[in-house]
Amino acid sequence: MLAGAAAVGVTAPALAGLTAAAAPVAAAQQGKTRRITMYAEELPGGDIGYGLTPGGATVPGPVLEMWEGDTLEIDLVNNTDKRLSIHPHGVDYSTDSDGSPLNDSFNEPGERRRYVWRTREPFRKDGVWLPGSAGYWHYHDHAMGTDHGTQGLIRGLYGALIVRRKGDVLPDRQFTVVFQGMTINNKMAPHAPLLEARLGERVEFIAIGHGDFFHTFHLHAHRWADNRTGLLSGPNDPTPVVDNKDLNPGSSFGFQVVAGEGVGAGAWMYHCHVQNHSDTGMAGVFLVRNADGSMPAGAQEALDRYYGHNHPHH
Ligand SMILES: [Cu+2]
Repeated sequence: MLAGAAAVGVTAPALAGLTAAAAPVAAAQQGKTRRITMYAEELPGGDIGYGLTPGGATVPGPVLEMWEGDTLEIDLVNNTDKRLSIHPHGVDYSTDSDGSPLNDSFNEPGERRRYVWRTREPFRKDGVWLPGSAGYWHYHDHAMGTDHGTQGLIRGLYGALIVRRKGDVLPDRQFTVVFQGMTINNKMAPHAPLLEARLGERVEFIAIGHGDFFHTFHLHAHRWADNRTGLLSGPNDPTPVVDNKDLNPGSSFGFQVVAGEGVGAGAWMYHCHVQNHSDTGMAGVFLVRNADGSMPAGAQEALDRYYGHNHPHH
């Protein structure tokens, strides 16, 4: 059974009402506006998470998705006794949606506050391409503990933000992996997230870095193109293909792989490749089940080894 490992997705609406003849700038202005409510809440064990329902907070928070050109209005409810905020990377916003104490943009304890994130499609103006908003981005607190949200980040107030471009391939399953301090999603081996998929499923990883350390994200037996989507555009696409990538504080990237393609089902590790980080617990398992959901040969034994022997500080 594929239990609980996938992040909560917010269904992204299709771009509708845009005509091919419309100027791209106008098209961006015609994007849809969607409103959601998020709740910041304390969790057992001292973590604090964002959620889409009261009592639904998780670490990391839900995957938020937008299409280029659309606007997302977030009503953030602070159900903790500390000031906090939500600050996005990669999108457009006004200073009052900055999520920073610098701009007096945060929620006092108990307060509800609206943050507005805008996106734009790429367009050509005077012969120059401007970047659109599409990318694997992220959001996080910027107000708890310090003016930079350092305490909020340590306690789990972070999540993935995906801005898709029209035509992007959509995944079957998503996983957010956050290297925060010396943890993965505020957990260490053998409690790091077990990421489960079935052979042949299109799996999307969103990797995010936070904290004070240099990290590198490595996934066993799978590789991706080092570009916006992780996919090659064709046989002559010169984009380097990698299976390991720097994941430093504040950075993020994402990619899609077909689970087990070319290598088969099995228990495949993902981990930080800084050796003393993986040795001390920054390692987890990407479990690729057989297509029918059953466990592949050897996978249970591998999990037993992970749970039994991979945690020097147990
Ligand atoms: Cu590391």
